[in-house]
Amino acid sequence: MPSTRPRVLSGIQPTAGSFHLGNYLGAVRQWVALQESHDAFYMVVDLHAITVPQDPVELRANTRLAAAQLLAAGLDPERCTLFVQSHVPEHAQLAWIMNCLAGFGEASRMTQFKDKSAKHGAGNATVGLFTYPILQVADILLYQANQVPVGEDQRQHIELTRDLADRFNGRFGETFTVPEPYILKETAKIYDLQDPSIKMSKSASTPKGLINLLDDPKTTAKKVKSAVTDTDTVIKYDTENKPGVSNLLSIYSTLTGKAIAELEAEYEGKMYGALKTDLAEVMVEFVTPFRTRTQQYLDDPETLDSLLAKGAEKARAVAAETLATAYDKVGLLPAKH
Ligand code: ATP
Ligand code: LTN
Repeated sequence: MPSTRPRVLSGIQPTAGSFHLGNYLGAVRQWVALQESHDAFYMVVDLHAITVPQDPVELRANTRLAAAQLLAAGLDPERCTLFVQSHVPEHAQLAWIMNCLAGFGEASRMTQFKDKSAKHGAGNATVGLFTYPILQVADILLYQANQVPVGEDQRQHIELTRDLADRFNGRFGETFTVPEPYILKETAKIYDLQDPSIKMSKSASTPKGLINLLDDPKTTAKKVKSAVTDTDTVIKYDTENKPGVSNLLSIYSTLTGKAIAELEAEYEGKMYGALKTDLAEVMVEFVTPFRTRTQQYLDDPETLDSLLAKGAEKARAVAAETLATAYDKVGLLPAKH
């Protein structure tokens, strides 16, 4: 029976072995919550990963590893549809239609493309990296998603999705749902623990500021304890003047469910060291079972693969229907069966 719940869709790249705390707090945590109230589709976006060079053996391993981590974080294949993007060929097919609708200028304005292409050396970026946001547009529109749970860095891509959905609907008639971003203010951007002016990212310049969920818990504790704060001593949420402390408070608050004001009161008159020691403990308690569960899924690749196959089958049923409508609206001649 088709679900009457609103639909959400999101994706994560299998580009690094471990998810980091920003991925979890900014996105995956919301995915887990939304599977209870929404018709949820979540995928490992391997086609997006190859927009920058990937080792084939590592890519395959990292795709399974990403799926295992999503399950370890709490995604339940009975409650959501979990799949691998390349298992559903309609993504690449709708992306072509969207490529033919998007303007070169508008694609050129995508800040993530500008950042990533600069990182790889301006002349070395692939056409795939340039058109990466358009593939993301196709990902979202194929499922007629109402909301897209992501971190702040993805807002511009959701805006592009809205623009292209409107453009297609205007030109060819009502076809696509225009989606909304689902970005929680408190965790929209988790910052690097060594440089709280930049977002936590797997491509951070130093690994010390990056909390990988699959790190050895001792390493995690050490990174929290050496987080950069400021020369003041007051534990207060003030992103302008105390970005480091504010970041730690956001992380602490989200992981424990305690309000920031409650934490400020609890730590009044205490030193930064006390906050860091306690947060390190909270973090270790979180990552230790996460690592164990991830390993359990990896130890049984057959079950993992068959679970992903079932997810792809469910996803394809929805994606194929949307693609057929889009092909028809555009005027492509249907093949005779
Ligand atoms: P990179 O490390 O290169 O920035 P990434 O960590 O963003 O890549 P993705 O697979 O592109 O990896 O992102 C998965 C999700 O995690 C996205 O929804 C993204 O917005 C979110 N995310 C990533 N970093 C952060 C962060 N520091 N704070 C909040 N959300 C984040
Ligand atoms: N571009 C996103 C990953 C992504 C995605 C999507 C997110 C690919 N397709 C569809 C939401 C919906 C990123 O870099 N985090």
